Amino acid sequence: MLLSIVAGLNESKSNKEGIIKKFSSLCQLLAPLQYDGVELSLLEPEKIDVDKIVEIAESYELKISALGTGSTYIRYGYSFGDTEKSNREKAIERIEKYINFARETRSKVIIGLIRGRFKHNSNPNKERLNIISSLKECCKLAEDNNVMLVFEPINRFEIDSYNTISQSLKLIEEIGSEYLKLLVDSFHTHLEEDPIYVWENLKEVARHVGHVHLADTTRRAPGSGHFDFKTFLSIFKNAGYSEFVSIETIMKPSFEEVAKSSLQYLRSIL
Ligand code: LER
Ligand code: MN
Repeated sequence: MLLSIVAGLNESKSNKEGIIKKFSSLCQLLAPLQYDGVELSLLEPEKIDVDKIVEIAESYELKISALGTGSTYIRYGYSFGDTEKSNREKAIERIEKYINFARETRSKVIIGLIRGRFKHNSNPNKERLNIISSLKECCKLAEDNNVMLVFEPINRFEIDSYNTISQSLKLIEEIGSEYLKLLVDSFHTHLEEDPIYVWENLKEVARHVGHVHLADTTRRAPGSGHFDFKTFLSIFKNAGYSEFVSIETIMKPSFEEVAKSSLQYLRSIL
């Protein structure tokens, strides 16, 4: 199991040099802490000098675990489920940019908030069908570029579709692409899964998982709340999971503190 942490590069507000500087200082912080990689939450991956990013990451022996795409919906409002075809096309075009970046950095592309929220005046079934057809198109792009997509169940307070692991797995099976796997986030797991069956269910789905997010019940660093990370992580360990687990929390009191305290806690329980 490899460990990474989510960070942004402020690429939409920065110039090329600023982005690279930010990435270098991230690596400088994470490499001595023995992280294996960094997950990048991006808005405009095409603005980033990807060759330089690869060169810097390699020099620190760090990997880029995955790319977060949710800001495409939050900042631009483009989504897979939108009732407007042009809006859905824009969301897919944006995913293509992430896939290009992921191909060069050998990372995965996360499909989470980009599926969008249902509009008050639309038909949820129609939006769900739109999500499925947009996702199928993205899977084709992923296959052509040999990039893995990871689909994230997200809690009902943030999104209207695919809140649970079983709903998401059903979709993944229906699409049937080798390039589409499941992302399990401990925070959403805590909010959405039935506590009586959650561990048994996770054991059954572990082989479909391509990426994991870690946040405690407080959505702060692992160890700050009451999520049972010991049981959660042992399921993946026993299933032979060798991909990344990635810390995705509210970065308080600071990114550095979260990076350090999460690592200390995870080491103590693993
Ligand atoms: C994204 O990975 C996620 O977990 C969502 O809740 C958006 O923050
Ligand atoms: Mn997540």
